[in-house]
Amino acid sequence: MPWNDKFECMPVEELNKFQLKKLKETVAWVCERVPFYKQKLKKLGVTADSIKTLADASKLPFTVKNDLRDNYPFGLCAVPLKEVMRVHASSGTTGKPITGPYTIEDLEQWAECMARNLWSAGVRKGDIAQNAYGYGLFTGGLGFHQGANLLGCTVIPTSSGLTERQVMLMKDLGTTVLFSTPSYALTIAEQAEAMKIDFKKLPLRVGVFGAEPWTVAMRKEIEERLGIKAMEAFGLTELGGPGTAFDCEAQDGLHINEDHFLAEVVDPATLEPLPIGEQGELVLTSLQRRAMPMLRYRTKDITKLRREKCSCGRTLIKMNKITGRSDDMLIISGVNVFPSQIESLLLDIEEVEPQYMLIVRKKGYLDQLIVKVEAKKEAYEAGPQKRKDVENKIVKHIKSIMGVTVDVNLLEPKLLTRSEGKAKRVIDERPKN
Ligand code: DLL
Repeated sequence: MPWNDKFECMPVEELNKFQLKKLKETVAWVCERVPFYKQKLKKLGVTADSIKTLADASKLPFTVKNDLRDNYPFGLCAVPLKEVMRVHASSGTTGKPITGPYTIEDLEQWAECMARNLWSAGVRKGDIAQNAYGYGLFTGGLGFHQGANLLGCTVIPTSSGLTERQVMLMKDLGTTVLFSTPSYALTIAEQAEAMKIDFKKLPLRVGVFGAEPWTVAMRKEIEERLGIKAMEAFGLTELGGPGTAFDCEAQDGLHINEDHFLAEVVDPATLEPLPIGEQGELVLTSLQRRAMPMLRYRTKDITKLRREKCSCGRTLIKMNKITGRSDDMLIISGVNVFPSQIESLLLDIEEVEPQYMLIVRKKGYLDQLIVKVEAKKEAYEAGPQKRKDVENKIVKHIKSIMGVTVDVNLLEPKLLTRSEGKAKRVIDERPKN
């Protein structure tokens, strides 16, 4: 039984009716209160009344990250600041951060969405939840914290980092649930191995991971190394943080909290809406947020939607695991390459660790992709010939599946910097023009 079966298992027709009502309210709300949207809607000749069906959402303007930057800090805020109870922020690689303000109702809704996520992962009252997402402006820390509190868990707010202490606390306090990025979960696993602590003997049972792309192969690796069930959370600061979508016991796609978010997938080149089942860019409209509602926010995340009966009983639409962001996509000699594809192929190779880095360079006119990956200790210590063989095996495997030729550099174990939050997997050294 889900946390909120009324909304999580609502017949689709009823759910769509609810969404339509909330969509119209949101359009009216921003049209009245946010000059940015008022002007855009006026230009397009759209009002709340012109939204007659959910498909009419395609008449609404898109919102992109730069709109949030241009209106930094509170230009898109729909309520007076005295009604804003909290502000989170996310910094990009360049320029000003974007802000995420919340009213008290927004905070309550967020906790509800997170409670659904955690409940679905099997977290319950009485669990001891170690929260290794960063606390502070990042939405991961407090987002998970509030959701876990709503369920009645004991929360240990370790935040990210100080990995040795994480492992010690995990053991001493009897942590049963871990929240972190998937890459940090692996860092924790390695630390425990170094401290000769066997995870399988600890009460740790479940992890809820997200905030960065990770493959199914990586999920398996984490499940094996930590001896837990690895569940997922998806969300973004612009839409209020984690809690947008989550997976269920089927571990086959993420249910979107559709009473809070209207999801579309569009062709990233033409911006035309795509039919359900086709892969493209995820676009989200918030349906109940008050402080900073978003109309058709272009997430840049690549996925496809699936409306199907799920064994868990939820009727909420599913999205596939994110394969990457459209701005992460590398074009190597004309072939589109997502770092996640390389990750999953590397994890097919038994002699390597799930620790890698991709470097893109120009070699003359051609793009060169260098895959740096750590060897397992035994493979590395087996000598230069073995290392060469492993490198060749990886080159061949990637070539045969993806059709690209990469250069592989097998590294000594523990050479790459470990992630404490979102892992940085790609360094693009090509000149920017
Ligand atoms: O990462 C919110 C979050 C915190 C989600 C904790 C899950 C757990 P931002 O820092 O604004 O917010 O980054 C949002 O991260 O557009 C995706 O590209 C990526 N992302 C988030 N969750 C996943 C996931 C938080 N489960 C951006 N799989 C999003 C793949 C994810 N990518």
